Amino acid sequence: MMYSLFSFSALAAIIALSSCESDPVNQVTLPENLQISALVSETGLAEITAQADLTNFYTATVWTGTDSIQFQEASGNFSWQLPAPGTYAYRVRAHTTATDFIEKSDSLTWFVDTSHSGSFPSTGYSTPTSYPGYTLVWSDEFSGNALSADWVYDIGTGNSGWGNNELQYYTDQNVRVQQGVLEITAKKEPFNTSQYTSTRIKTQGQKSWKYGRIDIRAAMPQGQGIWPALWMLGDAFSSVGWPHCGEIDIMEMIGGQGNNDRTTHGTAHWFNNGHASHTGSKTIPSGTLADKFHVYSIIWNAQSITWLLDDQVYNTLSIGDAQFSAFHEPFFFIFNVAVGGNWPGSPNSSTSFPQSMYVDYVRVFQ
Ligand SMILES: [Ca+2]
Repeated sequence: MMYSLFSFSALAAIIALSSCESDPVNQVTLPENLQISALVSETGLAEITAQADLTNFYTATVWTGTDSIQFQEASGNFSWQLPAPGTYAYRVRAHTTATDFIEKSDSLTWFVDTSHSGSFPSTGYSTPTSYPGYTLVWSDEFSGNALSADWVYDIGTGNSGWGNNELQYYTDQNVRVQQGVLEITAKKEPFNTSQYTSTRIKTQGQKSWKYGRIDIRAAMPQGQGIWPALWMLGDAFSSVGWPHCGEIDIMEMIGGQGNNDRTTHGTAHWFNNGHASHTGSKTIPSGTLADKFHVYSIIWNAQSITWLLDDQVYNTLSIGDAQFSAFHEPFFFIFNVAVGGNWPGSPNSSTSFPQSMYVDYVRVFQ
């Protein structure tokens, strides 16, 4: 809306005129030239800026559905943490007095990126939801906004850093499910006696499988001392312990420069008069395993375990011999991002935090 703007002389004339009236006329001087703008950060902090001439103070109103919240500031700068992503109508008034103002309205939007082009890769290899001769018996596509009841947590520092002198404290906080992916984030932050936090989830006691094709589409974190893993332990872990229970590491990466950030390791551990293991590794030609999604797979049957990266076989272990009895029992999943430990060594000044592993899906076909 527009108000007449009085020049000084016109105003003086009116004042002079009004002085002749018997009823005093309140002369209103209104602000001029109101400009408003708004910015919303990725985290939903809204900052509204208003500027006008001849203004004593500003008020702003932001509508949240049928409710609204009001602010008053002398400066014309308002900030407010939005309660949720979405578009909000707002109005700013520039005042000379509480009842004398000009106003403008607009809307602001807290935009959540759903294009997979934000903090995790938008591209990469993918695999089908069916294979000839197989049935999809279980999957987690991470399409909701929380972990399903199929997953439970390992919390704390474990025994001797989960047997590897790992440095992180596992919490149930360094994990989220959004935009179709599971995200596990290693952070550099003191917690109890640890200098790092992360999350380790598992299907132990919830879901386990014997044999099958398993596909896990994931994008890795990177850097010295970062140790993401997508792996399995035999259900017998709780009764016979490790390595008697058997372990199948579908993907492990020991982060760091050179080939480390672009190499996946596929390993089996078992008991054969002590700890026995077999590892194969695959290095992509360039870049890192953080640049794109890749699909880390095993094909596991009564005869063998075969490891694949993006459908390319790079490792096979025959498991027909009696020493491999553990691999003919059900296994559960463990997904985690460790920090430090015997294999990768500690992070150093080249390691940036936080570091996240993203899992788009895990599928079990039998
Ligand atoms: Ca997904």
